[in-house]
Amino acid sequence: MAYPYSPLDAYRRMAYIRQFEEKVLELGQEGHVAGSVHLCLGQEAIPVGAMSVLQPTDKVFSTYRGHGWALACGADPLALMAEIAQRGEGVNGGRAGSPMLSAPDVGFMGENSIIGAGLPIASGVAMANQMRGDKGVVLTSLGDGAMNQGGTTEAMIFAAARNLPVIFACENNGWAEMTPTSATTRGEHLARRGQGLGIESHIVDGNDPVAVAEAVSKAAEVCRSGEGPVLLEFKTARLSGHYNKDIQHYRSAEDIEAARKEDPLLRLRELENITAEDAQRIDAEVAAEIAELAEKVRQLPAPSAEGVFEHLYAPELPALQARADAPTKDMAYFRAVNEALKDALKRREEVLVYGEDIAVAGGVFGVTRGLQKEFGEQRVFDTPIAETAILGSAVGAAVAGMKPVVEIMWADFVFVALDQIVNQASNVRYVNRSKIHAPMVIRMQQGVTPGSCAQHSQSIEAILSHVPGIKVGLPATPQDAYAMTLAAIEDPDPVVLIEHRSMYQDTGAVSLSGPSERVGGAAVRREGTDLAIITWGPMVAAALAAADELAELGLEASVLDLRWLRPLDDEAIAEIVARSGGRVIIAHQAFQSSGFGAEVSARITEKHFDQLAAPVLRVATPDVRMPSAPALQDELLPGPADIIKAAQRLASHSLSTR
Ligand SMILES: Cc1ncc(C[n+]2csc(CCOP(=O)(O)OP(=O)(O)O)c2C)c(N)n1
Repeated sequence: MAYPYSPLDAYRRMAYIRQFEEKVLELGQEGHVAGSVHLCLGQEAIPVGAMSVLQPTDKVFSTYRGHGWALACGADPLALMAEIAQRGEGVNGGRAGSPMLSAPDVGFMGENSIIGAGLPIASGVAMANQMRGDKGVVLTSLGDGAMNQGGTTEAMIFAAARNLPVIFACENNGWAEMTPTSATTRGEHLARRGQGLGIESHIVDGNDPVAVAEAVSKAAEVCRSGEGPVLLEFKTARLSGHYNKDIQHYRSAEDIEAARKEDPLLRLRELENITAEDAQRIDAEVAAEIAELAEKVRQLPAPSAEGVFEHLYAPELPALQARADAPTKDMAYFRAVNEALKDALKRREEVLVYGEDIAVAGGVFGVTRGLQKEFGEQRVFDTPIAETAILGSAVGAAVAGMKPVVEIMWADFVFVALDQIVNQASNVRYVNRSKIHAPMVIRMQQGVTPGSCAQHSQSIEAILSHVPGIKVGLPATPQDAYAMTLAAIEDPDPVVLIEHRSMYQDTGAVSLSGPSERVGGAAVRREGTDLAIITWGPMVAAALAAADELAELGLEASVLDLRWLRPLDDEAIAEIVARSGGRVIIAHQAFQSSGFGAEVSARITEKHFDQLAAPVLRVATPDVRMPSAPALQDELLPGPADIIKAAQRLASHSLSTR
């Protein structure tokens, strides 16, 4: 392979990264950078070598030690340095800082401050490339420490299962933060792990840009021919501390000296016979450029706080029109979700449906039955049992223009992969100021059914609703199962839909009107002026049953089904509080402490303080583990009787008793 850069050009590019990083260190010492930064000193040959052979349309993800990758991709150095110094002129407007910066315009999809988390996302982008047949390759760097993350292995397994065009580029610098790799890892070569997963893998001299370029070029060819992924282990060395203020007290002088001998700039000078004169000239030219950059950055102001709330979600979208002459059919809740998925798969070719057992088997509850048969294996497919890879690939595929609708079989299982929702999907739009976004849908089902154990019964809506940047809904009727699923699919942001297993067989009329509403909006299920029951999910039915009994006792209750917890319909809550004379019960199946009821109660107290006739009451599952025995479950689960008791307590309360 002819190396595309001349030796002097390669030297200049590496020297540029070297001096950029040294200047960042200096800016930090001068107080221009808040927090810590992780420099890639000693690892410059890897991005320079790799980017000399990748195409401009290929994409790159890196670790938090990724300034060199951003520069090698062609990002504007001033905007990068300004971002590292958290300035408004920064490439991310000061939202990312050093460890999360990105420049998607030049194919640099971003660093990641969660080690290993970029791999599943990169696999998702590669999956989108593969589906479009555009021959694009995705490279994702990771450290040797990140090789031990579960998500790393999951991403490799997922990518291997689908032959994805992704290069996993492990930059093995011998250290994971303050611990040597040798202390935590058996075997000298991490690349060997790829073989166990059926992935082509190679060990590469990461301090020689020509060796790097050759390896990446071959790996890219493998990927473009449909035989990916490829794992490359680049042997390199860290010339500085883990972060800018690291005094490296844990590192021996011999190890530091050994790293110095591996310095890729010195190596390149020797390998390519670059004269001292040439090297000094280039160093001086680069130094002048970098000094100018730094001076500009020093003068830049901190970002304006105006706009700090912007780009959390897409701006409000136009209303959707229900399809005219749509048939209305009686159907079960699970079937309504199936109809919505079918509708979306038919209308939008970028919709993908995948998860564990969802394709051939049609899902453990039959929700996705028949979809693979109708829409083919490319768009509806089974995945490895790898929740992090499922969710992370969905983030990547969504960023790359697909509309993944993925299933987590049981809500309880999402905890093994929560990072991809809480740290990844939630941040894409905000950090990138809407240049890229992650319009994905995650379906799961939850709740207690007879015999379900403590690991198959939790109601987790409060945990997910806590996260700004995602949206969360819980359909409580077959009609909503259909309409909310379509609303989620039409939404430009990450949406989690939590179905309830106990309701899958509930039947009701469903208007098959296609996408007819946007995400958000509560529904009044019953009108009454004596008190309000605010609820969602399976407790809607319990609230309605309680309201019927209360009517016989002379108390008329209104029932508000929140439907969406994020965004929360504050207006509907305000109306129902006013109409009920300020007597409110909140009912949910989730555990009481820190349940979403606490949020609703606090909002009502804060916003409608003067209208409350009594304190807001909560009805929920007490804080205990959920046993499997139905008799024990019945003892714990809230139901109509608990709501009635709370209503009577409210009715007997009078403000004058305060
Ligand atoms: C999931 C996760 N666990 C722990 C950390 C804290 N942490 C930051 S960097 C780092 C070491 C990573 O080492 P390695 O992957 O070898 O990358 P290197 O620092 O050598 O580039 C750790 C443990 C983190 N950011 N994310």
